[in-house]
Amino acid sequence: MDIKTFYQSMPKAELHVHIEGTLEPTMVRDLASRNNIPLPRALSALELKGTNNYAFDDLSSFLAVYYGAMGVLHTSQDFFDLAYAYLLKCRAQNIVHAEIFFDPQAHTSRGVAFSTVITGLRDALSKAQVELGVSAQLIMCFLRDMSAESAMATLDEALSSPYKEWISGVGLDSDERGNPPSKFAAVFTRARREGAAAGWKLTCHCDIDQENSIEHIRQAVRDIGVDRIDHGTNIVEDGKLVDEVRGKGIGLTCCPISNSVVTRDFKGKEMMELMDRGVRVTVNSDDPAYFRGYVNENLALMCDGTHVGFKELTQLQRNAFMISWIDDEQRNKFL
Ligand code: ES4
Ligand code: ZN
Repeated sequence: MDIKTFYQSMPKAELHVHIEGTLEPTMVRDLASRNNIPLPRALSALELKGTNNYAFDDLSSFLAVYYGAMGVLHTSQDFFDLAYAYLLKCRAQNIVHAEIFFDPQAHTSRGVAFSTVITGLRDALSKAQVELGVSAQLIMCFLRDMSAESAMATLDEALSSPYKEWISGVGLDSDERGNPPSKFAAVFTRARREGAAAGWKLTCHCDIDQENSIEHIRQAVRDIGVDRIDHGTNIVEDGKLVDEVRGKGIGLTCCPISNSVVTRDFKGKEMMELMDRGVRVTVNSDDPAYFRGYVNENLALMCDGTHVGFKELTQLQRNAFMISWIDDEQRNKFL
């Protein structure tokens, strides 16, 4: 079997995908029209150029386009359609389990209710389990460039019934610069304590090549007590931190194509070195509609740009099921 057929047909888990980052330009057009609203600027500019890809060239221009385009999402049906389209893509790529980030504050801040967002997403996940055989969970992210008070208010809402049971954990995303994990220590402490009964876990984005990457990872591991780190490959610079992360079984959810857009380096070498040192590294898509690649395309980049072969592809997927937040009974079925 050639390696492409191997990774395409392999049952996979995706642990780092932002549902808003799966919003394809075609869906932006459809939803703008359905909701009778003007096409967001990010898209009308593209219309002129006759291209179907979003235009940005670094993290801050990406975030501006990303928050602009999601302005077409208004109703529960919109969130349902967004999530179900991604879950269909999962089935097409043999992703049998997905843990999906959503950003409630990106919607509540423009007048869309928390309940509208989560109900639509939840309904799509339930339908996908039955109709597609794809299992999926929701991870609620706080926007780190908003205040800790706003995150706490979002947490309040998420802890109310029945939403608490629909969420499997919390994370931290958006612009990391000047927004260390410690800013949200109290929010995460409360999420850990009050989400425990519902089995909540914690994760945190520690983006590639930040000003204080190592310090942020240290805070995530020691002060927040994360179960996973999203990205996090800069630990390779600090042997003690590598030992600590490996010892605690903290996995990394890495996103090669996203890395290559944001830093011009997909960090394949660092990922392989960490894997060789026993860290549970995984390959994910981050924002596939923006970075033009779902999981299989990210695995293609790993195969082209590193010495990843059949054995390493198998290890990467084993890692994903090992660090996923499913219960052990389900884990044993996948492994
Ligand atoms: C993100 Cl690539 C990236 N970085 C930070 N926050 C994000 N949210 C969605 N994609
Ligand atoms: Zn991400």
